[in-house]
Amino acid sequence: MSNRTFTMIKPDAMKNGHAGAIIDRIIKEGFGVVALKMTKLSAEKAGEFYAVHKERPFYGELVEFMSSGPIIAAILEKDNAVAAFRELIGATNPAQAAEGTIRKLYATSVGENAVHGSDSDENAKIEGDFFFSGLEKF
Ligand code: 3AN
Repeated sequence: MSNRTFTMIKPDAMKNGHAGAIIDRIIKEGFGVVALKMTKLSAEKAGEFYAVHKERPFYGELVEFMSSGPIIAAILEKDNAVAAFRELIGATNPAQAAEGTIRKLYATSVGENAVHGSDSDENAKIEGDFFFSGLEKF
């Protein structure tokens, strides 16, 4: 599974009309799409997804934001996918993200930062399984 990662296009990027450009960029960067869907997280589901951040001061805000509108969830495939995708999206804070990265181009703040990218192979698998059944992966 070392060649897979998981991503979400977050509610801010959806609302601001960037979903198409982001998916196009991901595909042009050579990622294969293993699974993809548009959905909306309930506050409960968002809380579960981000449970690892429960003790962080921004947890409440993060859960509220991530359940504020639809998202697109996807499993992506590429050599060294986790690291390659994190390089493509840039730093968590768009002000610190490198030129040309997805967050530099489309994110507005550290909280509303356009996209999620898994931080490890282990989490990529957990996060992908959170959203997709075996029948939805190709
Ligand atoms: P990343 O998504 O780059 O791995 P994490 O894991 O540190 O970043 O944080 C998870 C998510 O929590 C971020 N994508 C962002 O939406 C939110 N977040 C992180 N730091 C802050 C902060 N200081 N204020 C508000 N939201 C934050």
